[in-house]
Amino acid sequence: MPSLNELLKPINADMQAVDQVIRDCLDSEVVLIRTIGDYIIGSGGKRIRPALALLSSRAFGYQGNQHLKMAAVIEFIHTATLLHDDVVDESSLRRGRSTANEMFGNAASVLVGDYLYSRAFEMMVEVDSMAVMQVMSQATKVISEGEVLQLMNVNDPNVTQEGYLQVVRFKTAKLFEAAARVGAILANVSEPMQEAAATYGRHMGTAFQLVDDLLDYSGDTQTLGKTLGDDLREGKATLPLLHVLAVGNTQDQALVRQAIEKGDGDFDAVAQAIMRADALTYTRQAAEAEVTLAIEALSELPDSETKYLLQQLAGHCLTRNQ
Ligand code: GRG
Repeated sequence: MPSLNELLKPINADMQAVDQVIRDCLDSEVVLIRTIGDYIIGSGGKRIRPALALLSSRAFGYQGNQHLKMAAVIEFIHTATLLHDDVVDESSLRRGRSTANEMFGNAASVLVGDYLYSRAFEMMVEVDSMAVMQVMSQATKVISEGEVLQLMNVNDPNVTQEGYLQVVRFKTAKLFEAAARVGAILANVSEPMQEAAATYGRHMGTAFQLVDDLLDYSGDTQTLGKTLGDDLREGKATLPLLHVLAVGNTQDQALVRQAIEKGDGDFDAVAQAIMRADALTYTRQAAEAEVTLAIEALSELPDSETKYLLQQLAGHCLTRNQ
């Protein structure tokens, strides 16, 4: 399986151009905004969402250059959510470095997140498409709803798998969906084609988060660039734990129930319960099913090299380790 960088080689020139737009647009006269903006943007995110917007527009034959700005907008919104999320989750490590909240404090992180979010919408006005504005404003609303739903689910072992999946679709998959849909809108394709792109993005984004949730128990801190066990510490009922609650032995169910209710569960003990219930396999299979649906949605698209890349990108979500 090729690495993400290898996979994205055919759009390397566009990715570089997006990087330039991102840097040019971090142009506030307020020094702290530039400092934190440079810190987080320069810390090496995977840029998978902007890649998705670029690939989607290319798959539909878009010839202009607004896709570069929209890819930057999408990365700004993603970065704003990370800045806010790390404050909410009290995370201290991201992309292999101290989080912005750890370095500069919670207030500065939240406020620079607000800046990036607002700057994204300012840039979007220049794109001058009401359809794009509609998609992105709805997406950011839904992402926020997802985060609030997740907050309401914390420390609740009675969350259903459907409730968990709703959070996943809202907080993570929605931005993937929007990125793919925006590419199609820029290319001015038919409504059914836009829908096919959005469906692809939604399923791919869902797979991405399911894998994120299993990596929180099985990844490697060094590779992942963030601390393992954050979800357990926070008492988040993610799919690996929900599966133990569904099929685990009585003792393991009690252990996991208590870990969710009280937070700060014993990582090793819970990881063993997860192994006994084969809950990582279960989570991976759920992610695989989402990737299959993502690839199925692509059948609507005309055959091309880019369509093949989109198929591979969906598959990459399953094999990623960072
Ligand atoms: C500012 C619109 C707005 C909303 C705030 C806090 C919040 C509401 C939303 C947080 C949503 C969130 C962070 C979901 C998790 C998504 C996720 C798996 C992020 C990690 O993405 P990667 O791995 O990160 O693509 P890199 O570092 O590669 O960019």
